[in-house]
Amino acid sequence: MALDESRLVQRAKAVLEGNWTGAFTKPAPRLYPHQWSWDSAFIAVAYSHYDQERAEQEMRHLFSGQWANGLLPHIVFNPAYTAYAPGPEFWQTECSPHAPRNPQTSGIVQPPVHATAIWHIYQYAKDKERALAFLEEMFPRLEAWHAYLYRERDPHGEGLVYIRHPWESGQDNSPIWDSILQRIQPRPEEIPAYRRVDTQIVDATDRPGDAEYDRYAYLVGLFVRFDYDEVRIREECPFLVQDVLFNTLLCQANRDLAAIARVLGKEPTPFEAWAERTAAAVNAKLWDEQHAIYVDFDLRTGQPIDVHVAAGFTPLYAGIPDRRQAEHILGYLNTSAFCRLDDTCYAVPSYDRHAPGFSPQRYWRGPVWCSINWLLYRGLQRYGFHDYARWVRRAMLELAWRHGFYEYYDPHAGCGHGADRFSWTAALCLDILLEEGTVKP
Ligand code: 9WN
Repeated sequence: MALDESRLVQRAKAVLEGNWTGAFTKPAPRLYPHQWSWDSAFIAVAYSHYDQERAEQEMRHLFSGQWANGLLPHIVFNPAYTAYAPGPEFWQTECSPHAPRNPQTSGIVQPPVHATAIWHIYQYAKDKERALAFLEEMFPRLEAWHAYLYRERDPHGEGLVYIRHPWESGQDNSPIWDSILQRIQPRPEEIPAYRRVDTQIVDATDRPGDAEYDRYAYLVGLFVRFDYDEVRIREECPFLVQDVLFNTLLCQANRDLAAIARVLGKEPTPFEAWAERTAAAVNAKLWDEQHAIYVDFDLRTGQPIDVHVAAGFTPLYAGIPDRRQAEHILGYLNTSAFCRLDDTCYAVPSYDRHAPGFSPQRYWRGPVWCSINWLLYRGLQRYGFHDYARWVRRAMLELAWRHGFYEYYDPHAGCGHGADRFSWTAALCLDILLEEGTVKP
């Protein structure tokens, strides 16, 4: 059956409704029963088109878990779901003087898309007075969140913040991390005990392997041992990376925070300055001129990580490349390594299809993710690459229409993998379906 945008809107809304808990929206019904940080921002973007109050609630609940030092945790735990693992007892955030006791949270972050989501809520709000009050309420929290990142994660003032765990990237088992994780060889007693529930819910071949999980757990054990003290973590943590996607999203979030400040009659200059400094640093340090892609930087070895993932094209989204760079990027994106427009690929895969270790079904090592495709869609639009942008839009919607709202998709077969009824897939489809106002929510 041909794609029917109105029906797809209704199906996507039903997914979000089904995952709504009364306080926040779960990323997926069973695999992810708590609130995840960047998922919620994407979800709020969708709500902003048809339910202003729900969009506000989503963000307010996430920020109820913000730490006193500004850290916005990647998970805010829901006490109703005790079966999920790894849970609060694994994170032991009570050893940090900054962490709230209630709600319980994890002790790491995720990409900072929150100012962007909150600006979106204001832009689409029907009740502007209420939206202004919401901006006033959220502004100091967003400011503290960004200040935390620049203060604690960019100690040399480079304009690039670091991540200290693969989960902080949002791209958990991306091949970007392979060389670092191979260097980490913890002794068995250094790996905190953990339980996996993910592989009981979805196919284990879709998920990261146990060797990777051991290292994820080892890193969390290290944070707990250091009471989440960032100075000690920075000195000792073997995983310290300046990540393209994270810094790109921070750059755009600063631009959006500046817009929020302007609406509130506050000073936008500090946020504009952060955005410009980060954009310049991404271009100076993470740009690979030879291959026309941005790559991550390993602060432990002092070397770029020469791995080509689709996230390496996302600086388009924040307007970071100049025109010449952007055209080269499009040239590389439009090859068989990623996705030629006349190709048999269903949408842009997460990893170079010719690279060793590419897998069409394993999580962040090849499958199509809607988040990355949405960012590319926005970036391509920004530079006026309309043919490719239209194609990405259509590809995302066709995947959801034919196969359902999966966490990720096989780029060759199109079928869905990971969690079904995945919120951000539904949310980002809703955003592109509803943005022009031609389809009714
Ligand atoms: C760990 C919730 C999250 C997303 C991440 C995605 C995955 C968690 C996991 O699911 O990560 O945080 O259990 O693998 O990689 O981007 O936010 O949807």
